[in-house]
Parts: sequence; C-alpha cells; structure tokens
Amino acid sequence: MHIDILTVLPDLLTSPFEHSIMKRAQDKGLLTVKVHQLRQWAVNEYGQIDDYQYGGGAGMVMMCEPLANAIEQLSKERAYDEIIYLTPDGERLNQKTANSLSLKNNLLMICGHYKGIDERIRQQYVTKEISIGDYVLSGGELAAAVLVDSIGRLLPGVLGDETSALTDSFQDNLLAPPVYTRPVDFRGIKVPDVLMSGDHKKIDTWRYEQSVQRTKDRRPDLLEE
Ligand code: 6GU
Repeated sequence: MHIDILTVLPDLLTSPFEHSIMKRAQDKGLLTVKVHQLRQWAVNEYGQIDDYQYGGGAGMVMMCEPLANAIEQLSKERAYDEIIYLTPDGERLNQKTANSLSLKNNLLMICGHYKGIDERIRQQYVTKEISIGDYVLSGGELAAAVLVDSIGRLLPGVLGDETSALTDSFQDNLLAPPVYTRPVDFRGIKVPDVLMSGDHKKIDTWRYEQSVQRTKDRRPDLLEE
C-alpha cells in the first residue's frame, strides 16, 4: 500500500511512522508513506494556501487552487482508491473502516487546518471524510497519523503471530480480555488460576467471557451493533 499525505505541517508527520509496527511495515516494503508540503502548490511566492472566508467571520479557509493542483498532480502518478479528508465532521473512524481501507492500494489523505478546506474541493475530489472522534484537534495531522497506524498494522504480513490483529479489541465488536505477565503474585494480587492451568480450551473460554463482560460494563453500545 502507498499513502500520500498533504499537509502544511509535514514535520508533525515525520516521526510517527518511524517506530515499532509502522517501521516494520515500511522496512518489509508492505507500506510506503510520503508526506507532501501543500505550500509547494501555493498561489504566490509567499506560500499562501489559505484566505478569508466569504460571508465574513473569524478563521481562514484553505483555498481551492493549491489543493486542486496538488491532488491533480499526485493523481497523475497514482490512481487513488480513496481521497480522504480528515475532518471533525467526517464519519467517525472505527475498526470496520480501518479493515476496509487496509484492502486498498493507494490512498491520499488531506489534512485540514484553520476553518477547513473550501467546500468545492470536498465535492469535487474527496471520496471519504473521516473524523477520529468527537473532540476538536488543531489540524488533521494527528488524525492522519492515527488513521495510517490503524490501517498499516492490518496489512497482511505486518503483524506476526505474537501481535496478531485477530485478538485486538474491536475486531469482533468486543473489547480485549485482561492480560497478565510475571510475577504470579504482585503485592498479593495473583494471576487468575485458569491462565496457569495449561488447559487452552478453558483459557479461551475464560478470555471470551472476560471480553463479553468487559464490553457489557464499558461499551454496551458495541454489543448492540
Ligand atoms: Cl480528522 N480533524 C480535526 N481537526 N479534529 C478532529 C478530527 C479531525 N477528528 C476528531 N477531531
């Protein structure tokens, strides 16, 4: 998979993919991420990409031309399966969306700033609008990093057995069960006996029951879906 990201703050997106599982995905050649400075497509020598909004009011709007020119140029190099705009009024990201995006080949992500991007770019080019939750971030960059991570770890071959995505929270609309490691007794609190029984059928059953209980307690909304 290849992911292009358009942003006015490329520095925010240099390090997130250079560690751990995202690094492994790239080292294995399963994922490439390229961050592009939108100001390359600015309308003047000052690097302008935003302007006052029609109708008045505080806050700048990201202009059509830089975005359109960037999208059109990048689209000549790659046929995008989705052009994604990260925005708080998008569809809320969940595991199902991450799963389905992980099956694509080429994605373009657009990070918004200020009051967002001109509506005409959303209508003409954007194929999917994603929010990462009901709170406001200063820009789309951290949301793009979250989205890339949630997709990248699902690419076939990225995770080994030891980190399999199949046992993640949300993978069957259930939260993950509790986990324990050494020591068996930490300040008087013991690891549940069943986990040391060696009976894998019993362990699987216990984990499943814990997952269901945890989901009922913490996220009953997931069980209704
Ligand atoms: Cl995608 N962008 C911004 N600016 N804020 C957000 C968001 C995105 N998702 C949640 N909050």
